[in-house]
Amino acid sequence: MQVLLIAVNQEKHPYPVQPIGATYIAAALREKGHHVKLLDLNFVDDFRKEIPLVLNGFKPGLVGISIRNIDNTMYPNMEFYLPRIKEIVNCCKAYTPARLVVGGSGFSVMPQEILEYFDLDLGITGNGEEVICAVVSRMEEGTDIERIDGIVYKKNGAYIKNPVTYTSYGCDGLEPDRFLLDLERYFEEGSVAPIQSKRGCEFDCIYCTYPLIEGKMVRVRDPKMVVDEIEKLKRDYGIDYVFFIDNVFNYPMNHAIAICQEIIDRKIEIQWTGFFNPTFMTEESVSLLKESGCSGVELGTEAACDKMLKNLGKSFNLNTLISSHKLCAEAGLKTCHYLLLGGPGETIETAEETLQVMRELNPTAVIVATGIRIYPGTPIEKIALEDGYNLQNLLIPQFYISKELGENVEETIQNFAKKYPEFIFEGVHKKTSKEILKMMRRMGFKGPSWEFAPVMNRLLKRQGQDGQKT
Ligand code: B12
Ligand code: SF4
Repeated sequence: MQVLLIAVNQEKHPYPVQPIGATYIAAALREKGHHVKLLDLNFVDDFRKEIPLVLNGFKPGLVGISIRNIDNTMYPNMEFYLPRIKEIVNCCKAYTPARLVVGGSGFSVMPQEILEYFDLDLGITGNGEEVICAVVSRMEEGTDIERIDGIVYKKNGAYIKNPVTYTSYGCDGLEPDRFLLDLERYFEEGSVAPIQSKRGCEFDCIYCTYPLIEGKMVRVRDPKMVVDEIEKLKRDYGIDYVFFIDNVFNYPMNHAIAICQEIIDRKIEIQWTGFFNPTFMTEESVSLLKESGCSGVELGTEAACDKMLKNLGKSFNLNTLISSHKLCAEAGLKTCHYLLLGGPGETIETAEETLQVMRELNPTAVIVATGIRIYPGTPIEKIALEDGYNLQNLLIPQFYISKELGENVEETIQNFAKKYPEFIFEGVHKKTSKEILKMMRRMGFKGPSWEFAPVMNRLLKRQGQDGQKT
């Protein structure tokens, strides 16, 4: 079948992100002999012109819409992408008789609501490789798709969500069809190559959608295949910096260690980063990270005070956090802590405690978000309901913010931002300076922009702009 995939994301902050999910779907379909075209809207100025052109030229039997983000999850400078995506969907409806199917991580957080918003009747939640192939093959046979696990469909006016069960990574040997992307443009604009070594997350952070998107059971990929992919990225595209997009790179630790060891044994010169949980860091593991090319760690810290770590459902306490940070810093790894202020029980005092601890630790970067985006099916949804929030329509971003932070939360955040000017307050400061990011890349800076935030800030200040951007 001819399948057109449209990756609708156009967000450029903190850099344009390659739609790896859509390229995985493309690879899975291509492997089954289907003819796939990917329309990546990231660098398309006018989709109203482009979509009809592509639809008329390609004449697909199925159009897959890949939705990575539905909003930017930032408070107070919230951006809601769905109205623009609805226009894209309507444009497809107007120019093709083909069936439309929606998927992607952004879609999976609220599938029924999004289908209803678009007035569509078919979606695929979670990892979609096997499911989309099953859907296409049933469509070709002309048989019923209703029993396929992982789909959401409309029947007699109501949406039905079939269960999703994962038992393995699902596509160990499959590599995303990156050649469908304008990689040159991505890297020119500051992008970092994504790679995945596992799916799923077993932790229970009260706000998190990741277990809903990828499942709770962790399914790892064979470390040798992961490193084969890294080798190919180097050989075929000259990529020498990768981002492990796994929810948590260092869990299970033995899997992370096996990947590092494989990189070291094969003497691959690559730099990389990923998301880390402070819980599992030891001197030996940190030294392996460093030796295998890890340049910096992004820690999902959220708070640096025991009360808030517990309230947010984090798996570590303050002592563990501090000792892990020190291990990384002493090993020469750059460190970035993500903070999430405003959770249940947060007060000015607990927020101050967190920010003070961070100041004392003095990491490479601290990125602070305030307010927790409430998603259906997460524990924070229940807490918000108990606290009297009116959660009628969660498609429109709503944020949980502890009342104990005071009535004028925006002012409180602004005050924190002034008091801690060395930190990046998301949702308060302006976005990435595209020009500066490009310039930094030309100067040879690799990896996520937080790694060189101090240099970037100096350049921005010289330009007379407000600093502290990622
Ligand atoms: C890694 C990551 C990042 C990294 C990306 C690094 C990189 N170089 O790629 C960084 C830190 C930069 C980042 C930034 C942001 N992120 Co982010 N990110 C993720 C994360 C953890 C993984 C995404 C990923 O690549 N997954 C791996 C691929 C293989 O999976 P996938 O894309 O989901 O694709 C699978 C399925 O979805 C499906 N599928 C995908 N497309 C299609 C299409 C069809 C037709 C079908 C049938 C199926 C299908 O099949 C695919 C293969 O199995 C997700 C959370 C998560 N666990 O999904 C959040 C997530 C996508 N991010 C999110 C957000 C909000 C953001 C930011 C806006 C945050 C911010 N304010 O800066 C930015 C936006 C960046 C941008 N320019 O777009 C949200 C989106 C939800 C929402 N509210 O909209 C998520 C879901 C996290 C969350 N809060 O729940 N992010
Ligand atoms: S915040 Fe990280 S560790 Fe916690 S549940 Fe989400 S992905 Fe897992």
